[in-house]
Amino acid sequence: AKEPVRVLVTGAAGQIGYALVPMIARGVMLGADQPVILHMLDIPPAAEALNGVKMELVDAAFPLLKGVVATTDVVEACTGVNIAVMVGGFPRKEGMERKDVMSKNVSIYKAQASALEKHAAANCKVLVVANPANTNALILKEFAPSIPEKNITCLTRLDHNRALGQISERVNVPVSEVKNVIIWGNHSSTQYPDVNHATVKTPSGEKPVRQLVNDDAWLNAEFITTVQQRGAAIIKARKLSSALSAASSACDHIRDWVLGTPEGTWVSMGVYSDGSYNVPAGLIYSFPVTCQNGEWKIVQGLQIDGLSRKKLDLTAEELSEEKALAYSCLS
Ligand code: NAX
Repeated sequence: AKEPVRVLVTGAAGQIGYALVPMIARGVMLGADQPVILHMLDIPPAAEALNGVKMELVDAAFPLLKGVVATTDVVEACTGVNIAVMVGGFPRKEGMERKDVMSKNVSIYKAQASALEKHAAANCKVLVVANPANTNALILKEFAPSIPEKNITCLTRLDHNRALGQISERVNVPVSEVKNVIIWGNHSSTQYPDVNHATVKTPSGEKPVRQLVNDDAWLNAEFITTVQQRGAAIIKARKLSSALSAASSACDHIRDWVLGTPEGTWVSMGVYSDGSYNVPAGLIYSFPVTCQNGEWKIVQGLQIDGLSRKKLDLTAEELSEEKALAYSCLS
């Protein structure tokens, strides 16, 4: 039998946490043969709710679940974890300045970075979900210098999956037949959902999405804004932000990272830029990646057309501004 893997979920008493922890305990994230021990962190005002989630995990009697730590103590939460999914953060509230929200999250991610660096298992893999996800991940990287930068990522897989979903609906094929869309840049409304290399599996072989959709006007405008604005559309419909799709995508992100992407398929992950595609180095930016043996690699050599270039640069500019704002909160 395999040794249990310890998975930390911060913000575990929240909406996404509530959808995510049962998926992890059922083996959706790490596989149906992988036992897990869940570490759940939240803040004191949510301690009772967090304990309620722990009670439900016990009640669900998940065979793969070998233990649950539910705590408001960051050190206890981080100790020995192999995977850390950072969902906890400070949400933007009506009337708050961007800088104030950033400042709250910078201090949360700075503190949690230090706790992870000191107490997590060696080679712990980190996924930041909480917004501003790319910049929170960057702060975490800066304040956990002994965690390899390749181990620190942020979630853009939900945006990636949303793009697959839109193409699937438009072409009227199951979403499983669509692949290799790309989300470039920030997990925000400046992200660039790119279908220029995406394909659909058809009975007569793989076809480019552009050919099958056969409507460049839609692909270059409405498709892009629909994916960019999907979070807002969910809030409007549900009066709550995306939770089940965010949780499911977080599982996809970790599963593909740990167990590998299928041959010929890439996914989108927010990772530390090395300057690929002339994206400034030193940002956490979403790229197309393939994963093997627990490591991601940016897909190289894709053709970037003029329209795409502008969009890659625009979202990079926003991330550079966020980075500057985050640093201004430190001083
Ligand atoms: P909730 O407000 O329901 O849950 C957040 C939880 O975090 C709360 O229980 C809160 O007490 C806890 N928390 C706050 N500060 C904490 C700290 N310092 N340590 C530990 N826990 C802390 O929000 P939810 O809907 O679950 O969303 C969580 C985060 O995901 C938000 O920042 C949200 O913006 C972000 N999202 C990111 C997405 C992505 O694709 N990257 C998509 C979904 C989601 O909007």
